[in-house]
Amino acid sequence: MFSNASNFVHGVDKAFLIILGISLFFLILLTTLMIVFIIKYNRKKNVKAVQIKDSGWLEFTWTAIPMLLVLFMFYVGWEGFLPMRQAPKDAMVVKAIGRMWKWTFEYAGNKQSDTLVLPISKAVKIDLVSKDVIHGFFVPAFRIKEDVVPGKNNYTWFIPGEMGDFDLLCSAYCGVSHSYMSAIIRIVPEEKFNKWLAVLPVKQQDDNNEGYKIVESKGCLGCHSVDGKKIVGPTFKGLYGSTIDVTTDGTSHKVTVDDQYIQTSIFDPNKDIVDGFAPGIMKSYTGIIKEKDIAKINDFLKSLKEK
Ligand code: HEC
Ligand SMILES: [Cu+2]
Repeated sequence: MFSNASNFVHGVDKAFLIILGISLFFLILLTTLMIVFIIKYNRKKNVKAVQIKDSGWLEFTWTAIPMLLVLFMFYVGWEGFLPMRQAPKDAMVVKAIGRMWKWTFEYAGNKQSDTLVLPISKAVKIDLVSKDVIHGFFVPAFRIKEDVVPGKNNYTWFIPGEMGDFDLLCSAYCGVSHSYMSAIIRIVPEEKFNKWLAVLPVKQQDDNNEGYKIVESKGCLGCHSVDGKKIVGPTFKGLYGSTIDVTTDGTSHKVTVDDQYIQTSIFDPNKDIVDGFAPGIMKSYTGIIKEKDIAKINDFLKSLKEK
């Protein structure tokens, strides 16, 4: 409670504690009253029922007090929320790109990192971009949770106030590997940050590669990784030119991945099923991917060959 991890911790924790306190107060009050009334107005003690007339002042009071209380709760929440939407103009800007199921951070000059490294005590504005579905930029320690919506330019901002590693999670269920969609936010002294940024390589993944653009925009990367990880389908890394075991019409045999095999895999994915994977998961892309684009995809896959 009330850590200094970000400038929003205080406002959010204050609203939380006040609402929790009010709720606890009423939980205890109402439970006690219920028990008292059960005993006091027990049928055995009050054999003959008494008619109670309505009471104007009582009704007014039990309307007015809760109304003032909820307005107060709204005010405290609003007070904590408003600064979250008022990013300072001079804040450093970093783009956070969410895609199934990975976060990538882009700094000025096209530099890219998988860890969000930031200097302490400096305001940072995070532009939130989604490449596919709705994700959620959720940093519990900073009390920040903001939707990352495709086609919408959302943002969040904060001033980190404590050195160390903090967890970034995805708070919107975004598919099979949603729970693996996490990253580290590392807060370091400013000199250390500047040194780190200076040697950070420029974007590794070539977005100008046409094949990459196609597999990304058609959603292939949701099931096929480019870094060797097995997700829903086999990884694309080192795939081209490798020899793999597949099952065709119930018989197991080996194939060497070439242009033809890739084309068949895209247009008729259930013909050759890669061992270790289930049929029917990948749908056919006939009509969605043009035949002339297959060559570009092949070029991209060739660039992922094991060196
Ligand atoms: C819903 C998940 C999913 C999507 C989306 C998907 N695939 Fe697949 N893909 C699979 C699975 C599972 C397999 C393995 C089973 C099989 O061979 O059909 C596979 C197999 C393949 C193979 C053969 C891989 C190997 O190791 O032999 C290629 C090539 C391929 N996919 C390319 C693509 C391309 C290109 C796209 C986008 C146009 C795509 N996939 C989209 C799930 C998917
Ligand atoms: Cu997500």
